[in-house]
Amino acid sequence: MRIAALYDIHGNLDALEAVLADVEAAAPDLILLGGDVVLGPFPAETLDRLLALKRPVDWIRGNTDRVVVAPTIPDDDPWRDRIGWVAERLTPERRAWIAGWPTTVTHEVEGLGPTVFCHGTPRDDAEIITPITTEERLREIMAGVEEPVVVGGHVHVQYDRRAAGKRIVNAGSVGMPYERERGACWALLGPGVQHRRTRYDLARAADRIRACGIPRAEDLVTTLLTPPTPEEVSERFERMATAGSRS
Ligand SMILES: [Mn+2]
Repeated sequence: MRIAALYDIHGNLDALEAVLADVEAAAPDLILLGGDVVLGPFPAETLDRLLALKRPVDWIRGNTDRVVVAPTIPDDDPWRDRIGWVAERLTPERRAWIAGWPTTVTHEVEGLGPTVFCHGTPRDDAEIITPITTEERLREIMAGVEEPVVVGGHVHVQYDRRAAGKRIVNAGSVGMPYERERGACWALLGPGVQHRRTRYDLARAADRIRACGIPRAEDLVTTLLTPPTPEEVSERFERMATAGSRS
């Protein structure tokens, strides 16, 4: 089958709407939502839009989806105010549903073969793989993974690596990419790996984020309009990962 992989939407409804138009043109067999769907400016509206999709959809739970629906928010979470704001916008039914999303799914992808989809890594939704993760660390992460192809997100940087005996693909982020070129990033899988970037009206998206009420909206807008480079992010994430933290 051919799969459109949409990761890290982060409640950015304008980005999602634009991507879904491109996805429809690509006519995949399945839309795979790779986690970190709701933590952002339009959580309820994002779910409404995704639940209205006519194509088959798979949902994977990301680390921030998990945190938003957890019974309590850790005091030291730097996103505590935003997590609480998002949680208030989800019904109890939706919170229970999100809590039950799987952390991995496997599909046979045309031209790629058995492909496991995860958020961070197959064993941990917050574990980090970047374009510069070492072969040694990748071998440990991939030990026990049977599928030859691994697709993830979480770091908001698109890449397509061959390492540790695997093809390791990051779909990038729909809602908050850390890339040089602006747009909404996703991936079309089958027969190969196509990284895609969909243009949309960022100024309009920024205005709507400022008006939606999410705490510290201006910080989000700044990151959306002037993101760090993929190199900066990769180096920062690798320092965190090798220091023992997986978030
Ligand atoms: Mn994440």
